[in-house]
Amino acid sequence: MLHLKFLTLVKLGGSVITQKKLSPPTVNKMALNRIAKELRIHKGPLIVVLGGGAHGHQAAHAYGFGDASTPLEKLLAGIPSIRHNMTLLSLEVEQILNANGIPSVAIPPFASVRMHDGAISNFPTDIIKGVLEAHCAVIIHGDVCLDDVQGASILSGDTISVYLAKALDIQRVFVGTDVDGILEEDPRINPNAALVSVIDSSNKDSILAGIGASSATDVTGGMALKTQELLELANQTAQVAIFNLTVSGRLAALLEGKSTTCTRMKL
Ligand code: IP8
Repeated sequence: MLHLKFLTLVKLGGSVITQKKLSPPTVNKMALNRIAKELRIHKGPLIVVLGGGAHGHQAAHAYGFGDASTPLEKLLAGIPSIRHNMTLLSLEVEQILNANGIPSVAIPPFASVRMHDGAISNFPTDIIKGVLEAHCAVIIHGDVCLDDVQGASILSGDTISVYLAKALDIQRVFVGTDVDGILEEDPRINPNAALVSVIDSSNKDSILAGIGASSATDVTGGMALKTQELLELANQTAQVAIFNLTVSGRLAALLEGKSTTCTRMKL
């Protein structure tokens, strides 16, 4: 039987695990090897969710995902290259985790998730539970999925994280990005913007208003949407933290239950 109490989900931001500006997409193996060593600290069941990074966002952008005026045929034409790139990314991560002593299996959302107008309409989780029960970590990733309204739509890693956290009642959700957490202002406008260490009901609205949309090639809505989705989780029992995955030791500290620089969400 799976002991859900110890189930932990870690999202690996695409800008950390891929070279977001390089084309063709390239995995950041150095970062991934270091992250794998930090993940090894966690001894219980583990779900690792990959963001799209260069592998997902370049192709999704090229085929007009995220732009409501893109014709259905163009979206459909993008399916093979997004799928192919995300599969390459997930296999490289799978190889690195296994090589670092974390038995892991990559599961592609495309094969089982259905979307309805950009939202999940069906996401079976039996296979995920089964893999965890087989004592393997699950690697799952942002993906393109079939959509009965739009033909195809992008399922982001953050949406997957929130969905699985609710469906599997996951108690610890740690979201790794390339910034220290949620900042009071857009850091591209104010490089000295202060870190918000806790978001709760008293500052939630003003924080959300201060977060600008991501300027990078990101078809899934940038930081504001990601934060909003994660806040939905925080009024359940889950521990939710957004942290800087580019700084070594912070993931390890969160996994060990130690304090570290990050934004925690408590509603
Ligand atoms: O980077 C996006 O996932 P995210 C996945 O978590 C694709 O938003 C395929 C662009």
